[in-house]
Amino acid sequence: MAHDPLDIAGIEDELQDEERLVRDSVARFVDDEVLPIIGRCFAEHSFPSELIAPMARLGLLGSSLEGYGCAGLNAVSYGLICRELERGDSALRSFVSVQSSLCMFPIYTYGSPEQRERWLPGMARGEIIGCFGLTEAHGGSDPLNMNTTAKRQGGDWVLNGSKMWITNAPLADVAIVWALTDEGARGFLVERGMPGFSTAEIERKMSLRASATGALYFDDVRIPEANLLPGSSVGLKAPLSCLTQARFGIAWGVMGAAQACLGEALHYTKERVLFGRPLAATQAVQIRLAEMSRRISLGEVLALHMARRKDRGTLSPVQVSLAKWNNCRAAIDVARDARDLLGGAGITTDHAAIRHSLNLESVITYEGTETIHQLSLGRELTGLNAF
Ligand code: TGC
Ligand code: FAD
Repeated sequence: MAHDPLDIAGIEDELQDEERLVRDSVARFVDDEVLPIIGRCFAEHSFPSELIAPMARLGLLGSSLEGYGCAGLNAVSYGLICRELERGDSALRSFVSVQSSLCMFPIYTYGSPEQRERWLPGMARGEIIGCFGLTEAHGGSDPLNMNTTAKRQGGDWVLNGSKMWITNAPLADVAIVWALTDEGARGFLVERGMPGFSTAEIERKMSLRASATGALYFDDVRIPEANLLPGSSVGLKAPLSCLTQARFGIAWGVMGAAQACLGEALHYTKERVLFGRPLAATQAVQIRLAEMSRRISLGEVLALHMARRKDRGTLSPVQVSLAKWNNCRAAIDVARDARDLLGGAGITTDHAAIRHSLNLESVITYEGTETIHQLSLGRELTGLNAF
């Protein structure tokens, strides 16, 4: 039986019909609307905001949530959405991760009924864009060490400080901001236009160039009590629960980037003739291609396993750390090797490998660096906190 070269593990056979339908519709969108423009967006360092409305029409924003115009899909479908988008570019998966897992999820989970009604339908339609501000410039791995403060003043809160490296910051209509109150960290909805709130774009990135990344600044921003997320307990529990959703999506997403790179390397090495035979007919190249396939197959099996556990309600944060770490490492190794197999041709955006490889430098860093996830696993194994 001949296998799909990008799916030697046979993940396709394990999917349900509705999951395949979701996958097919996102795959068509990526083929028709993303791949023709994304190399240029990366080269020009610009986010393709014209793709927000089509992604919303496909139901990709807040796709796991029930009601409020959201699609209510299962975890495998969310994973497949992430995988297909990231086959296009990590920037699009990032946009959807942030909107869905880091903004709509906390409003849905920790917001008041009024906050849900006010924000979620517009966010699902892509008319309201969100961002998630946890990281500060002095140390993202240790987010509780934050300088952004929220102090009670009369019936309001007054916010001061700044956040750095925030996906969607330059586009966002609303920011979910985690700030230190006298009791500990809490989440606030900060709206564009509130006096004292401003954003700036980070330029000269060499990675995720098709994503809008920025900083958030708060200078005595007055926030009404109605904009506090009432259900978020004090501390890191609530933001970490959002990160668990997003990290799960990343574990799937990066497999799409890796598949794109393997597909490109297979095509290129079969066509390229050196020393009188296709490159792909040499043992050294076949071993490298097989290595890529092994990494992708194991990553895909792990992602599917985690998704089925998530749908059964048995997925734990440390399992998500394992998958985020493993799959980002697998994907970046595949992308770098694919880039090398393309030789000089591999260094321009005419091919996808360098773009994916550079993007994955961000993906392996954000949502917890590789070391942070290794240490989470280390803590689980030993019971000793070594952060
Ligand atoms: P830790 O002990 O791990 O947890 C503190 C408390 O929270 C609980 N908890 C959860 N509860 C519910 N759901 C979850 N998923 C939870 N995960 C953890 C946990 O049980 C504990 O509860 P309790 O009752 O025992 O207190 O917290 P810690 O302070 O030891 O954490 C350390 C560490 C290093 C793991 C954490 O700080 C961390 O993960 N650091 C990395 C920071 C990070 O990932 N930042 C990401 C910023 S957002 C981003 O990068 C977006 S990129 C988006 C894109 O473009 O795609
Ligand atoms: P640091 O925490 O300073 O880490 C530096 C190095 O030290 C890393 O190698 C790390 O692994 C290592 N290290 C840290 N602690 C230890 C330890 N105890 N032992 C050994 N080594 C250690 N954040 C948001 O809040 N929202 C967003 O939307 C968002 N989007 C992002 C988009 C991009 C493109 C990027 C690059 C980042 C984004 N981030 C966002 C921030 C991201 O989460 C942080 O970059 C990440 O958590 C790491 O923090 P840091 O960059 O400050 O590195």
